Amino acid sequence: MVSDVELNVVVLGLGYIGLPTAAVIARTGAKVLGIDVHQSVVDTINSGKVHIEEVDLDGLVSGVVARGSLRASIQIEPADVFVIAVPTPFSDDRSPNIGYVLKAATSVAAVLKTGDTVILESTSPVGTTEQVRDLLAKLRPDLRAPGLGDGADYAVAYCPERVLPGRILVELIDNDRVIGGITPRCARKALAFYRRFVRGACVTTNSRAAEMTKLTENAFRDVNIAFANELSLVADTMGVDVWEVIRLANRHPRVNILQPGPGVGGHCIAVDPWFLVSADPKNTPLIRTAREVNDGKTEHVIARAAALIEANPGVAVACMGLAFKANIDDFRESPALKIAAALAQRFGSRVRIVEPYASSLPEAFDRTGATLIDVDTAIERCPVMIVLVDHDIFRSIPLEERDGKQVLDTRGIWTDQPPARTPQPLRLAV
Ligand code: SAJ
Repeated sequence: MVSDVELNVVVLGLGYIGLPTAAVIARTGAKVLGIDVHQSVVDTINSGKVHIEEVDLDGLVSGVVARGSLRASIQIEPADVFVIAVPTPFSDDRSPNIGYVLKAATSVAAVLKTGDTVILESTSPVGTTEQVRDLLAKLRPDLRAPGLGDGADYAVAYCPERVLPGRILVELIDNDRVIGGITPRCARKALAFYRRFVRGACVTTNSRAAEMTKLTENAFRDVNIAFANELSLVADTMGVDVWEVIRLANRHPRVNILQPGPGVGGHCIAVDPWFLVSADPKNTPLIRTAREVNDGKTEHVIARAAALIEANPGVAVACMGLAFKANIDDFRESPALKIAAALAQRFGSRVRIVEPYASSLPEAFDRTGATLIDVDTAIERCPVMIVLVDHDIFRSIPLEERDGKQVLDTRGIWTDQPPARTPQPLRLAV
């Protein structure tokens, strides 16, 4: 990892990826300017604070801001390297929307100069980096764009982020990176940049292969989770414990089944596979079906939970967790939140939410009558418990504190739960 005080870097988009990336680059000694469209985000960062929760991010940001290596603005400035890390949501028809990427590229065009490197990190449909290059070429005809003729005055590359929320600062440095250049020369320029702060291997390719690699990684995980979710339904039908079956099957040297759950959440795995499906609907029945299986699991859990609540009239029900996965405060596209909100709509004030990572209930619970309670209150007052997130704090509740509860455990964290007494069945396998 090289340090160079001279390098000026602009990071566009200061979200879950952009801010940690900006802070890690700033730590190498580069001068980093983070750009965000929200003045409140800019003000928070300039005061040395963070607007998102991520392990160790607050200390890192306050340090690099205090040293003057990182500052934020809504206004772009010239730099040597531009990193675009803005969202790429999908539209209602599930086709990807690269509007934010093109907007960011438009602002880069205004300050672009000879020798600069423009890197796209946002998860993007195949061909987006070429579209960025085309846009820059159109807006800056005074500069030679890469891959469109002889020579080039600047470089354009794609390098997807691969970090796992909760481990972002570690994985930003340790994970291998795939760097796809518009031309091999572009890839080498981007490679020199990532070598400054990445300890993992940096592998170069072309931009289209790098774009498809990112989508492939998340689709792979989605398909594998769908397999586990489908198994959980079959096991339920068969009256078999799916967690035990998976544990046993995984003893085979070439079998490694993931964990079933209440569905797939977050802003990546539940979204990115659609980028492949919308690019080639005819050839993606498996990827599409996996998405449908995972979304269907959420509906299945809502139905099972509602049946359990109806079988226990009048009693308080604890929905354990709202986050899209364990030990984080991110509720985006969360199946847990969707399930808890659907139950709150239906069962009102009987529904209590336990979410140690929330200080108040999200909007979805407005006017439902549902309330936020802590773990101890749930154990004391809720005879029915629906486990939606495998937070460590839930996992650590010992059997004697759960004894006699009616439990629907969608995460398999309480597999030691004894069969409930009334009514039957007391513990559901899903
Ligand atoms: N999940 C299961 N069962 C499992 C594993 C996960 O139900 O066995 C669920 C989780 O509960 C969650 C969802 O899947 O709701 C997604 O969680 P995750 O931990 O699989 O992934 P993310 O969304 O936090 O991050 C993913 C990662 N991609 C891969 O592992 C291939 C990460 O490396 C990417 O950087 C990130 O997407 C991204 O930004 O694309």
